Order: sequence, then structure tokens, then C-alpha cells
Amino acid sequence: MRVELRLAGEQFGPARSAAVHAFGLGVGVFPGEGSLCPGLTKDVVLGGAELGSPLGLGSGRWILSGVAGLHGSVNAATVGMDSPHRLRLRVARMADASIECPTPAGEVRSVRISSPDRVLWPDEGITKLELATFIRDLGAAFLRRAGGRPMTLQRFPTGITGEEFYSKNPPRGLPSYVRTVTMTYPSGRRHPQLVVDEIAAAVWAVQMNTITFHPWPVTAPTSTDDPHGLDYPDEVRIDLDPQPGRGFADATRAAYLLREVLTEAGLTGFPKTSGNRGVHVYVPITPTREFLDVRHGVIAIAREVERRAPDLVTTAWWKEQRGERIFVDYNQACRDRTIAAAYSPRPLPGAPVSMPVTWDALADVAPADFTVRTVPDLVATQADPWAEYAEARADFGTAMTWWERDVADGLPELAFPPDYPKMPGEPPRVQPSKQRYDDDEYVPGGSGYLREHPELPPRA
Ligand SMILES: [Mn+2]
Repeated sequence: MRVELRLAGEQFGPARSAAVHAFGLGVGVFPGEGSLCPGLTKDVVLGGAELGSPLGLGSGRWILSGVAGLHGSVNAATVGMDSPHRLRLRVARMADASIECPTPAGEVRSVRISSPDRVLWPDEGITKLELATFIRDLGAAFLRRAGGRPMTLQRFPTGITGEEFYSKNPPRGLPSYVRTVTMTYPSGRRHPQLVVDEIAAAVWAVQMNTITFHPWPVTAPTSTDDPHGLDYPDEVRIDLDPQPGRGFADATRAAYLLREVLTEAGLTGFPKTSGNRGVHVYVPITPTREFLDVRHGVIAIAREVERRAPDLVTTAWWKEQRGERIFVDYNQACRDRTIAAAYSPRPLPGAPVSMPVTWDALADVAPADFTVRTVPDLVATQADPWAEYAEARADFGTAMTWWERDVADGLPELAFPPDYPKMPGEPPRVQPSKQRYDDDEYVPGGSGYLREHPELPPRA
């Protein structure tokens, strides 16, 4: 295995047939033997002892510290010095762990966790085994929110400070108990995605280095009776994103306004922290409309919220037009757009979790209250904050009539995400300040060119 060692942004590798693999502050140690280049030893303290003399490590966990919070773990390693400036490492295979998961049939399924001591959140020292245990302990709470849905996995092989990638195709080695369904993407391509039907499937995803779970807003049919199930969202996710200058408290104000508007549309919203600074409001709907239609209904709802609080809320796609407001990211309703699931951890310092809360609690919580360390107890001791979700499912028709009404009033289609094919009625996909306009399209007085995002007319 040929890998590179990086510390504090500086590259010290490649180590010769090396045994150490590190990115930034996260460290994973793989079995093997190798040596590390000059420059390392003067900066790293291993197990509390400076690497000025040979060290022997027995089995067990050792913390590498001394470089800007660097720590990882070394199991059953021997460390020696080839020369005063050359560190030799021989690392034995780290023992696997296993997690016992209840199955829907009331049995127990054991999921193997390799490299259980690999540190995923370096500042907190949260390991892969701890994350796998967290997901297993969430169990039914996690499945109620993300189960039965095609899932995209956000994976971090060396922890949150290392490289990441999104898996839409299921990782190789998919266990036989994990179901897949074939999804269609905006490009028209199709391929399978996994579905978490039991908690062992989510724990296996952690074994494959998943940190954040991104379920589609559709429920995968369990029979072939419903050919449209994968194309018709049964959940609307409204993403409230604070722009620079705004924070979580502003997002909650926007969320309460959104709640009123949803009620007028005959819908019930359920809030959760995003895990970062935003708020997500989820709305269970009857799955009778395709993604593009649902997106239009979301735009209509977002415009209604914007009309009521134009200083607080914006639907402007281009950042230069958003100002210090809460952006309602209506494009999260697009096909193949997914956001962090309820109870999903986020790859951020502090190991925050996207936490469902009641409307009563929303104003009083802080996103940092909810972490991989705090959430299991809360889930175990509190009632489900979204207990009414299943019975709140309602038709999205009123939102659709609002969209039609706005179109009749001259409001345009809004921009699609940059990776989308050109869509019908879409405005030019170039930021307004770089667009060329006819003179009569210019609205003077501060608002500038408004073809992309016209000021919304007041509505009686
Ligand atoms: Mn967001």
C-alpha cells in the first residue's frame, strides 16, 4: 500500500510501503509496515513520548497528539527509528468489532465493523464504532424518518477532515438483507440505490464509512404494483438556509412563518435542525405528483412566505440577490436532490445531528444541543417530536393552485441547479449582474435587473 501522510496541510509523504494514512487532522492506521519521511518526528508526539528514541507499543489504543489536535489510534503497532529522523512503523491488523442489530423479525443480526477505533471526529475523538453504535441505538427512530427510502450515502473514509464522496450506487459488498431500487436521474440515466429497511442496513452503511444519510423524498414500493412510487415524492422538504449575517434564530423565525403558510395550504410541517445553522421543515404529502410539479408547489409556498417577510426571507437563486436573509432553497425539491436525514450526523466539528423537534421547542433549542453524544439519550427518554407525522399526510393541491395563480400573474419559472439539463421555461443560467439585458428590462432604483427574480407584487 502506497499512501501519503499529511499533517497540518503539509505533505510529509509518501512513506515507503507505508502503514500510516492520514489527512489533515484525521488519522487512520492500516496494517502493514513502512517508514515515514524526515520532518515528521520533530512535530509528532506519540503516546505522550517524543519520538526521539525508539518506542515499543503493545496492543491497545494510542493517541497521536502534539500537532494541532492530531490524534488517531494505533492498535498493536511497533514503532522504531531507522535513523534519528526516520520513523519505522509496523502495524498489525486492528481487530474488527461487531454490532448486534435487531431485525424486523425480532432476531439479531451481527454487523462487522472494521477499524472500529478509526477516529471520525478528531476534536471529539468519536470513532467509527461509536457512530455505528449511535445508529444502532437510534433504531426505530431513525427508520421512521429515513427507512424505506432510496438512500444516497455521504462517505468519509478517513473522518470528517479527509476526503468525502457521495455514493448513489450501493457500495460493493452489499449484504443480502439490503434491498435496492432503480432510480432515474435528471439526465435520464438509471442505476440502483440502497434502501434502509432495517437498522442493520444503516449500520452497514457506517461500516462503509457513511457519516451523513441522504434519503430521497420518495418511499420505495415494496411491490411492483406502484410503478410511479419512485417518481412521486411523498415528503416535501423545505430548506431554510441562513445567508451570511443571519443565523439559526432567524431561520426559526422564518420556519414559524412557513408553518402558518403551510397551514393555509392544508399542510402540516415538521421542523428539525439542519445540524448546521439552518432549519428543515418536512411536509408529508400524498404521492400523486412528479418532482417538477412538487417543486413548483414549493416555489409557490416559498414566495408566499417571502411576501409576508421580504426583509427576512428570499427565494432569490443568485447569491448576489439574496442579501442578509433566509434563502428558501426550493431546488431541494428537484429530483436527485437530497438533504441530511432526521437523526443523521453531520461532518462538522462537534458531531452535530439533524434533530427533529416540536414547534414548541424549536424557538428554544440550539443546533449544538444535538450531537452524536447527546441524541441517543434524548431519543430514548422523549416522545417522538414528529409523532403526528403519519396522520398529517395531505394533498399538495392548494400549493399547486398557488403556483398556477402566480404564473397567471406573470411570475416566472426559477433557476434550476447548475448540474441540471436546461429545463422548460427556465431563465438564463447566468448570474444577473453578468447578464445582458434589453434596456426595458432594467428596473432602476436599487433592485437592478429583475428578469431573473422579479420583485413580488403585493397580494391583497
Ligand atoms: Mn440547507
